Amino acid sequence: MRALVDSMTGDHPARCVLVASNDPIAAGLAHAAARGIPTAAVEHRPFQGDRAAFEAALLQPILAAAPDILCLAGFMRVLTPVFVQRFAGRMLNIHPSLLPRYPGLHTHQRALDAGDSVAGCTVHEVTQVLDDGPILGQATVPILPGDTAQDLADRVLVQEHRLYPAVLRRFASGDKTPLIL
Ligand code: NHR
Repeated sequence: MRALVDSMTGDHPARCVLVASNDPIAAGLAHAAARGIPTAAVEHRPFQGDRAAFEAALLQPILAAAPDILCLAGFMRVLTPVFVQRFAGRMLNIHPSLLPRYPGLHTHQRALDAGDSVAGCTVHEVTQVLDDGPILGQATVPILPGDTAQDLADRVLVQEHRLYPAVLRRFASGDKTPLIL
């Protein structure tokens, strides 16, 4: 999130109009606020599994900010078809695997368990099917002997911070062709 926010300066075609989180103490909220970017925190817990009600609450600050593009970054709540449809074709996510390998959770451990020699991250359009939308960019890293899931997560995160801003810049200028780093 921070890498995205900090990339949107100068000749970048986009500006950040809102940083929203379901975690009121997320560091990204303070980072954005310190830069004068509007923020919103909408906790999911009070909604007790009522995803539609949570999303209705989340939608209010988003509609007020009227973004053209939504970027999920570490957002861990599965979004309902109603929410996804509203932002169809303009909602991005970064996922810590080389999709279509390892949609869902625990991607690094799964790559290690499979004996893979490369791992990476993927920016994709968000559709109703989890971690499944059109791929907009990928970056790879080697898996080294003795790597733990945390080692791999750290190595992939460095690439996430390169890839996502690069893909957003292209996407915001209308280019949806995949970027391979
Ligand atoms: N929503 C839709 N409709 N489609 C996608 O592709 C989505 C999405 C919401 C989030 C991010 C994704 C990731 O990058 C993402 C993609 C959380 C879960 C999950 O199972 C799955 C995928 C992703 C994020 N969440 C659990 C839930 O019940 C909670 C898990 C937890 O809190 O640890 O929502 O990996």
